[in-house]
Amino acid sequence: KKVSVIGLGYIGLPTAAVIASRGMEVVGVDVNQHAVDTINAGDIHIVEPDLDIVVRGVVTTGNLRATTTPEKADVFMVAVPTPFIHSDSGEHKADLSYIESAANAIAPVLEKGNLVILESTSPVGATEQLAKWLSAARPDLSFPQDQGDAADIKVAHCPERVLPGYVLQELVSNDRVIGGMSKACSAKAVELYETFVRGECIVTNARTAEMAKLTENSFRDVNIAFANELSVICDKLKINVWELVKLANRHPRVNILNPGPGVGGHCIAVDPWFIVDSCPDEAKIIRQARLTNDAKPYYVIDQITQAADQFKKPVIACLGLAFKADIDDLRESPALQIVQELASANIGEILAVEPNIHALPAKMQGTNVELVTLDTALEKANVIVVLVDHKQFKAADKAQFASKVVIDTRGII
Ligand code: SAJ
Repeated sequence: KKVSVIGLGYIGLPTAAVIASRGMEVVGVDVNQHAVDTINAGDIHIVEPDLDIVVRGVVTTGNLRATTTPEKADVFMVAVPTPFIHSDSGEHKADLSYIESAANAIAPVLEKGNLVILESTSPVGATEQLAKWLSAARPDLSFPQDQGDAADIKVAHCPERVLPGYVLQELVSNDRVIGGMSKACSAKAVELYETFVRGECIVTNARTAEMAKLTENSFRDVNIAFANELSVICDKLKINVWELVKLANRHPRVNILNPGPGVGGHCIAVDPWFIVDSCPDEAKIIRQARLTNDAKPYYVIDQITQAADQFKKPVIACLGLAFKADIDDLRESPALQIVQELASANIGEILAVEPNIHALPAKMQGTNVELVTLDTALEKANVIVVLVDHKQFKAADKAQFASKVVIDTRGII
């Protein structure tokens, strides 16, 4: 079997590498020439523990190669981004243009008997839309929306559910939801996933699979919003929210998540909007959770500003820039957002500590933010803000914080 993975990013590349490591022939397709060249040289262009070792191995054996032009295969797995577009009226619409481009790229090489899988997290109906784009480009082939089980091309949605930082383990161990556009589509997709997934492959239809993925991330967003709301309430009532959560979680049926400086990453802060966009009048809690979590960085900025006001020469140390602990990923990071806003507000000297990067992102160079070590930050700053619970910060001697004004958004002090 030959598998083609379209999109070699945070999901596509590990998926391609894992399938290739099972001995299958895998061709990865990406529009980014740099990514293609890097992979073909046995290297990786993204950060994920151990992924470099796996990719080097399968490129060396010839099981994985990358290209910018799609070629014939038995299975096509689409793992391209599905961001949202902000409309002027404040709505968030899913941007399916990457899926449309992928459909147009693979359509010319599709053959009877092929399976097309959409892995990208998508709003309900996107898989049907993908099949429509394919069908429009290839009127000579039949698709499940018209021919059901008898269709020439099988189409399914199998959303990825891996946690950044644990992708290689979770790709194999997580259960998979397999949503075929017909029973035959699901069966064919299960056959593929069973070659590399140790978890269970659970069959449903495409729409339910789409909604399942959005529901998982919305569940988490709503529960983090609950924790973030509690943290603001506790500040007002002069209660330590961390102690409160610990106590409440002693109840056998209560499990509150951790408050933080906001919700980052490319999934939890995005996917709930797809549900809101589909059902704006019904998705009330889901919308409010997004708004609550998006407001949290501004609350933290207010706290920092008030703390800085106590000093003639405020020196503010911000611990962490990544979107969560022990990764180097700064995309959609509330910590980064907070530091950027502080820089433009010009409220003092800002020291950023991020042990997982070597240089500040380009847009922060030339600002009043300086990247320093934890020791330098603790020595120089009068205000310390914990934005990420990196292991280096948790391990620090807490006595060093004693003489400072500390704003601890992660509860590690
Ligand atoms: N966060 C909190 N408090 C918590 C937990 C998380 O503030 O108690 C924050 C984190 O700091 C971070 C954000 O939420 O900024 C998201 O982090 P995360 O670790 O919860 O999730 P992601 O975005 O790294 O990955 C999620 C996962 N989804 C679920 O756990 C339901 C992952 O399994 C998905 O595959 C991934 O989204 C995705 O690709 O959709």
